[in-house]
Amino acid sequence: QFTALSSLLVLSACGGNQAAGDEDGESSGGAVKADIGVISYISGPGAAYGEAITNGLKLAQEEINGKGEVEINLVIEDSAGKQDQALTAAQKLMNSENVTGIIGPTLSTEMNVVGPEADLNGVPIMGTSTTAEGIPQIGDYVFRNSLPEALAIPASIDKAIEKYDAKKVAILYGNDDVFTKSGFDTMKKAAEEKGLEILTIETFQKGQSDYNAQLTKIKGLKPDLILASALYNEGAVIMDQARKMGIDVPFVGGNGFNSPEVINIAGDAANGLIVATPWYGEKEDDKVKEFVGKYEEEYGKKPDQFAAQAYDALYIMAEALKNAGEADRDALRDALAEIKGFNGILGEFSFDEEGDVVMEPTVLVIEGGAFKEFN
Ligand code: PYR
Repeated sequence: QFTALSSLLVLSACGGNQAAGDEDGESSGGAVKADIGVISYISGPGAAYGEAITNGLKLAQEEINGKGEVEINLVIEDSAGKQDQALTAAQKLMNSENVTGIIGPTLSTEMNVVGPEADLNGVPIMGTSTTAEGIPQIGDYVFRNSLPEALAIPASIDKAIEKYDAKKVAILYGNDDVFTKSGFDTMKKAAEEKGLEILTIETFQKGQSDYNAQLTKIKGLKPDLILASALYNEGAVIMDQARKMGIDVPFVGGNGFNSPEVINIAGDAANGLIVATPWYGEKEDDKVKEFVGKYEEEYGKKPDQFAAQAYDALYIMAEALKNAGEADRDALRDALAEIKGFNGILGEFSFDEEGDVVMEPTVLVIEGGAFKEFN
């Protein structure tokens, strides 16, 4: 059934392209045509983020173009998770007249340099996985549909306190990345507000392979919980080494940990990781089930939350383009700002007055090698 459906969508999408034959932005039979630039972490140690994101975008593109109201061409650039490469990609996209808006970049660290440029140039930009504090506040053209750490981490910590009666925590974070630093600030603030005793604060850097010093100290202090702000590579290695040293307490992580790569890398050592996300693939919801089925059929694996957030992001862009009625950067910005009560696979979504997210997180825990709802 899915095969028949997606063939039909591909056919009608192709038909639309052929029939169009006009300039970008002009309507063909009522469809608003636009190039949407994408800056994604496609190569390097965090490439699983970019793979999921571009997969989600392509699936949404196929469906959106098949409906005939909006015709989106994705122009995808690799940032390799690096600020300079993300900026070069953004400049290339912004210099293309046909690019009406940009999705990405993947990391808050990248958005921190790309966002101000996009804002200055009047190009609407939407992060789908940028969760650090202050991203939409960069400017009027900067949006995100990713759940900020400020909403996710307190929800995870609350559940962990409730479940494990946690009182003492150790914090471990990467001090060379905007997202991991911001996640740390949020963790520290939340721990203090909830009356947790912070036994120690340890740091690490990107690409670090040995966490023995930090973990030995943490083990000696006997925390009830470890709060870790890390991207998936470092995060998975930290959990693996912690379990090997006999540290068996739960971890609370931020969005960087929200990838099945943590389980692929750390195996059983990932059990006991608590994260909050707006995405839960096992949800009893028709839209979610349809998306999961199509994604699995197309890519041979289950979608993660990076794929899901990207999928909804392109639908939000499409909705804004349709409401704008033309492929114009200012009109798209204004239409994005007006998005309220959008119903996607992540549930109901609205931007607040700063272009930030209004959304409810679900808290998950890795158990038996899989993300499960943490009740
Ligand atoms: C960030 O860089 O914001 C992530 O959540 C990965």
